[in-house]
Amino acid sequence: MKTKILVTGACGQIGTELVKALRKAHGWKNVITSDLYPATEGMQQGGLYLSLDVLNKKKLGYLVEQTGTTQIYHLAASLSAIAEKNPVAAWELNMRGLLNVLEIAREKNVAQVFWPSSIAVFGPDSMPSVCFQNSKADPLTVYGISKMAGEYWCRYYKRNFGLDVRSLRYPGLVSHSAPAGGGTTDYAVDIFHQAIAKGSYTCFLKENTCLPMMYMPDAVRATLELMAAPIENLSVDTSYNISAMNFTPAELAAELKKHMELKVNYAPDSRQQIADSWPLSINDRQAQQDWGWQPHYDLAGMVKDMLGHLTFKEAVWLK
Ligand code: NAD
Ligand code: AKB
Repeated sequence: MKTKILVTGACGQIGTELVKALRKAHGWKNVITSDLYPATEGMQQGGLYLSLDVLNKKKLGYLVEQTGTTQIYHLAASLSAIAEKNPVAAWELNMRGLLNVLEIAREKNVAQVFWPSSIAVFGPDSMPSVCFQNSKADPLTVYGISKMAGEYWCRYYKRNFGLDVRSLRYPGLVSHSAPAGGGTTDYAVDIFHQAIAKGSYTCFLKENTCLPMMYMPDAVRATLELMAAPIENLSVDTSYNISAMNFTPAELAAELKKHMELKVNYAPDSRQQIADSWPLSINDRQAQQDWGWQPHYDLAGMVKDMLGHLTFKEAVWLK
C-alpha cells in the first residue's frame, strides 16, 4: 500500500521540522500538511496544504477519504502554559481533537497514527528525580491530564480496534525553524533569539530549574524510527519515554556564554509552578531496547548547532 500522510497542526514547532523529514522520506506528494490557517500559495510551495480544524470531524473524515490517507501525524494541541490560561478549551482541543483522529482512523481504515505525549504526564508523586517508563503518572496541569488520558485512549483504540497508534513522551524541544508554541520549556528556544538580537534575556523560570530537554533533529528522528519499527518489537502501548539531556536555564546560559556575550536575568512567572511539577530526568531504557533509540545531541552539541543555524539566518557575528 502506498503511504499517504496527513499531518495536523503542521505549522507548529514540531510540524515545521517533521514535515521536512517526512517529505524527504516519503516524497513531497505523499505528505499533506494541515493547520488552522487558511491555505495560501506560499503554503503550497513544498507540497499540498489544507486548512483543517481538528475539531471538525466531518471535514477531517472527508479529507482522509479524499486524499487516501494511510498515516496521520496528529500534532494539533494546546501546550502547557497556554492550556493553563484556558483549561476547558485546552481539554476540548487536546481530547476532542485526538478522539476525532482516532475515530476517523478507525472508520476509514487508516493504517498508522502518531500522537505525541509529553513528560507532563509525570508529577510530584511520579518519582523524586528520574521518571521510568512505568513510573506513576501524576499530572498537575490540564495539559498533563490531557496527555495522560490521551495515552490511555491510544491504548484503548489499539487493544479494542487493532489501530496501530504510536506515541512518544517528548521532553521540552529546542529548535530554530519555528517559535515554540506556548509551553513551559519555551525559554530554551527564546533565549537563543534574544541572545542573538539583544545580548540579554529575562528567563521566566528560576536559574536552577532542571528539566528534560531534546534537540529537534533527535525528536524528529525518534518519531521516524518509532513509526518504522516492527510492531512486534513494541512492548509499550501507551507512550514511550525518550531522553537526551537535562539542563537548567543557568547551564544553558553558561553554554551560550562560551560563544557570545550574554546577560541573563531571572523573573519566574506562573510557568515556574508547572516546571516544578515536572521530572528532572527521564529513563528511556525501554525505547532503547525495543527500537534502538539513542540521542545524538548533548547540550554543547545542540547549542553549537542552534547558533550555527540562527546566526547564518540572522548574519550575526560570533566571538
Ligand atoms: P505548537 O503549538 O507549536 O503547534 C501546534 C499547532 O497546532 C499550531 O500550528 C496551531 O495552529 C495548530 N492548532 C491549534 N489548534 C488547532 C485546531 N483546532 N486544528 C488544527 N490545528 C490546530 O506545538 P508543537 O510544539 O508543534 O507540539 C505538537 C505536539 O507535540 C503537541 O501535541 C504537543 O503537546 C506535543 N509536544 C510538544 C513538545 C515541545 O516541546 N514542542 C513537547 C512535548 C510534546
Ligand atoms: C511544554 O512545555 O508544554 C512542552 C512539553 C514539555 O510538553 N514543551
